[in-house]
Amino acid sequence: MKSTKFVKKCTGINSAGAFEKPCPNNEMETNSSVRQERGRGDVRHSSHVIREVGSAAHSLRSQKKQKMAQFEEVSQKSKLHPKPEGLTLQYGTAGFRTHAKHLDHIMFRMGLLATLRSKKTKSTIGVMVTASHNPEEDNGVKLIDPMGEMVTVVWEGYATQLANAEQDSLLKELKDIIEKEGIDMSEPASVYIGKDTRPSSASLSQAVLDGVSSLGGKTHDYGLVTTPQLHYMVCCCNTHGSYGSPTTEGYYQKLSQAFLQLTQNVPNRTDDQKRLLVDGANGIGALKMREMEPFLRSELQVVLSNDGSSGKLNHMCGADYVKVQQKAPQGMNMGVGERCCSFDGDADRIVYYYTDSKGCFHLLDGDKIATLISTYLKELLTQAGLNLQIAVVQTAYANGSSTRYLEDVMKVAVCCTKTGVKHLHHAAQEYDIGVYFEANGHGTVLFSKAAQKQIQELVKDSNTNDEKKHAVKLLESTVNLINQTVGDAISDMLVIEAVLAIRGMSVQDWDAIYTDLPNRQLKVTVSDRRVIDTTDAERKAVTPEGLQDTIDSLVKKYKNARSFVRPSGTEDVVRVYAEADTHESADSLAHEVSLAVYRLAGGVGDKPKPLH
Ligand code: NG1
Ligand code: ZN
Repeated sequence: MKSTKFVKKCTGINSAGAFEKPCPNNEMETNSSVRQERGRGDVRHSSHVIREVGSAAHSLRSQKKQKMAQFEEVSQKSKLHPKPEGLTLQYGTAGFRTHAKHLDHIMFRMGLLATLRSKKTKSTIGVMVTASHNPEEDNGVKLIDPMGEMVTVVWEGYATQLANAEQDSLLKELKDIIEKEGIDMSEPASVYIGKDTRPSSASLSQAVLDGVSSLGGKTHDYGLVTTPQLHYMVCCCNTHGSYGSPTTEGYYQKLSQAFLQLTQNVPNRTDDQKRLLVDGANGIGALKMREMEPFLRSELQVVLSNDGSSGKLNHMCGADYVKVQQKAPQGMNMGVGERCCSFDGDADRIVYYYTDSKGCFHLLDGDKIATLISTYLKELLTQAGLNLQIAVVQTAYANGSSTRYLEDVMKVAVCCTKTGVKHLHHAAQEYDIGVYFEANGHGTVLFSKAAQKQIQELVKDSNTNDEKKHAVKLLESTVNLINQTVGDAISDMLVIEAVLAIRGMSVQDWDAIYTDLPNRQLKVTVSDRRVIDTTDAERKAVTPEGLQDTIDSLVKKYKNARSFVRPSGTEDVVRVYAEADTHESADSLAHEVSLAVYRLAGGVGDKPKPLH
């Protein structure tokens, strides 16, 4: 380590790996033999010093050669992953996402970027190859920061910069990032890689591996894992095992142990209560659920459908389909009143549902999940006598009824952020306990370090009474069951199942906590969705002129109504959301607002048609 530092300073290799003029405060001059020579005022070098200078020069030459060779390798290998000329993509709310055929160069370059990020943070970085709930033909990539969180905004910018560099300026852009961030290229790098089940994922994750190895980074390829599993691995690695062991087995063990602890004292749980129908979206979540089943020792009896053995990924199934279409997935054999849930394509989202005796479909989305979990946690805090602040973080898509219930009935603080998990995650970090969920079912709970410490201390406190002890033990197991790095369908499912069991609630009881306002989500295609600019956590459109006024006057025509529009971060569309007192009103308002977007924001193709 010392010798590399020495050479770096001596040679004046800047952090971008380019050569600058030798630095005046050359570390060679602090070498003791040189100091002695100077002390004697002798300008000639002793043979010893000459040998040192000679060997330093040799080492400098070999370092220079190595550096050149390193970038030479990037240059050579990048030719095997060429960028289609003119193609520009942006690192959006969920990384890069588009048709898989456009992504090979992006993957190689994200391998390069993850290596730089690893050198910069001196930690392991994750790269997940997935396009989540998008169609099977798409793919995508997301970078995972050291604690398992999303990469920072500045690095999202670098990702876009690197992704869009034409072939001949790739090295220049790479060196620009190295220089801006002052990255020491002699630092080692370690990158964890995972992929979902899409046919394109194998070759695309190979391109990531190529990128990392061309910069000399080390890789650990986890192969097929869910997105949250990879986040968990990265966090385990960088916390040196204190979050858990960085293997899929370690993940199953940690979660199942916590689940079994939570449910072990629940009296008289019948097989019906233990039974859960799971739609795996024909994706990775189904595979991983199968692997996990033995660890749950029949305390949860999963009936898996859309397990990938025949159907297509996310096609007519999965959490996004169920949430947006507000209907059950295909391929699921639901009995009346049976508790069911759907994962999305990379198992970081979950929604629950059931059908009643009249054949009516009932959806329990991210808002209902946040309500169930925050109510349960609040109750446990009271029982344990812990004074910790709990808050729920939502987006504009949260159903108005959920916000009202949380604020007015539960007296829980509610905070609204822009769409995109990273915004919710950051907001949730501000509280002792931050429960965050997007309405689409992506979410988790964050416990601050101080909150976790208080819980652990109370567990050990021999002076607490039985009721308190019981409550705080439940809290402790709940902390262990939750994947705090990111929303996790498997972890969330186990938390929900445990909470329902502990509170003796059926899915119908849970659904009855509050009644959702009927709502509708639509998409409008416009020539450039960036013409829509929003404010107030995306609840108000600032541009184009006149759009917000039009929305306001349309909303006034309906009872209990609300509507907003925003450009999607993952699709080339404008999203329209509307809610009102009846389904007809919500549909009609959504349609009228769609027409306004089409008219005022440059709609293309056919005019939006009424829903009925
Ligand atoms: P966009 O396409 O920006 O609306 C969608 C979801 C987000 C988030 C991302 C990433 C909705 C309305 N939007 O973003 O909540 O999950 O995908 O997957 O559900
Ligand atoms: Zn997902």
